Amino acid sequence: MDELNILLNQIKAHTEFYKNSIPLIASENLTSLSVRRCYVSDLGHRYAEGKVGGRFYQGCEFVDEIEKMAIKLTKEIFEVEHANVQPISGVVANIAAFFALTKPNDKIMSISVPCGGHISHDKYSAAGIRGLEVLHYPFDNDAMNIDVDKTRSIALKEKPKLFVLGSSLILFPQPVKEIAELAEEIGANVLYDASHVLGLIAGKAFQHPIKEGADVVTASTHKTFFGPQRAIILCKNEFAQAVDKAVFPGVVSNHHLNTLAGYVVAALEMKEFGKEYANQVVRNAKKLAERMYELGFNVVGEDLGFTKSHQVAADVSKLGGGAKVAKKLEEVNIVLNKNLLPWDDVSKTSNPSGIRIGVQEVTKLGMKEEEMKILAEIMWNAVNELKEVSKLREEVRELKSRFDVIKYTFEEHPAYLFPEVALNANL
Ligand code: DSN
Repeated sequence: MDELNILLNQIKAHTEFYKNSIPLIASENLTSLSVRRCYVSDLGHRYAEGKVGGRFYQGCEFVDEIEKMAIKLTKEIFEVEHANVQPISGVVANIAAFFALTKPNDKIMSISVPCGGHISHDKYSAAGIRGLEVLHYPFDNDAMNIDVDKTRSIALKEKPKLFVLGSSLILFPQPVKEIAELAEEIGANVLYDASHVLGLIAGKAFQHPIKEGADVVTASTHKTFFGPQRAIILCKNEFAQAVDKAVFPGVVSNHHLNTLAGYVVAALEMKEFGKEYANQVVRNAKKLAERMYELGFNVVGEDLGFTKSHQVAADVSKLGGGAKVAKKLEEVNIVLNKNLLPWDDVSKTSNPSGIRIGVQEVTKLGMKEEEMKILAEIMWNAVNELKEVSKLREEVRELKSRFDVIKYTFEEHPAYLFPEVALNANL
């Protein structure tokens, strides 16, 4: 069938493009074949509404065992009292958390989008759906972090019911302890969206929000964590009932049992390899930032050592802006995104000052500090047009060809197998 062939060719072309590219989008990662095999199992055809042992459908005997494993592993890895593994995405998890922790018309405080906050923390998305009034934290641009003193003055006056922490642009740990103390003083709760840093937390390379005082953590499972695209919610026991009810029947009916099984594999991989991986990710991000800075990029966070996460941010306004720079890099097969920075107006989305870089995916492919230096040089040459596009694309292809095997999994394997090859692969 023509349409089917067109579709298959698009998937093949997409896979080929990524095979020859350097992927640096900070919210993405590659899954292992063991994770991917779960996607195509019969589990993807089924429903299991309800909780383990209390389903609304027959035929859930084995699903119950899978979900029990997911819950047990999650509680073990994150050392938390309660885990809900049913949200099918980070935004869904955030909607559930807002329903569990707030009432319509409540005030909340969250980080604005230019300062790194996720859209779902704002009026445009989940917080708006719950009818919440959103106040933004005052932000210290030099520290790339929340200004706690100014936040305190606002919070004592406005009395928000919820403090939302965690960001999409997150270079440094956030003041969870200070905000949790403030929340306690005014009878509010703290929600931390750990989507970006979940794998770093699992690998003990980043702040643990609940240990520092947050009440509830939401997180997608596919950025620095090894999982398929879904999410989890972690919390103290006192919030368990409200969270579970908000997830089901609140915002989830089918909780996508195939990716739930994939999540179990990812959690096992994280338990085994998470520490080594997370520490390498942070070392790679730091090295990339340092070399970019030496070459002349205006890398954000210079005085603080540039980064303590998987991300690097650069202000490229003098190089034409984030949109122009991201496009130039795409021409040489380096994939990243333009990004608002705290000093940008929110309306500047079409060409913001910044670019955001994430090294979690190239680290999963085995790149280390040496490769980060090469990468910074290719980026500098591309952005400043110091070499021909075809030459730079060849340099990217050469670098990538040495790193197309998935690491930090039980059996390493080629990363870019087209599905039909992948499914038949004898590992
Ligand atoms: N917007 C995504 C990101 O790239 O950070 C997360 O949902």
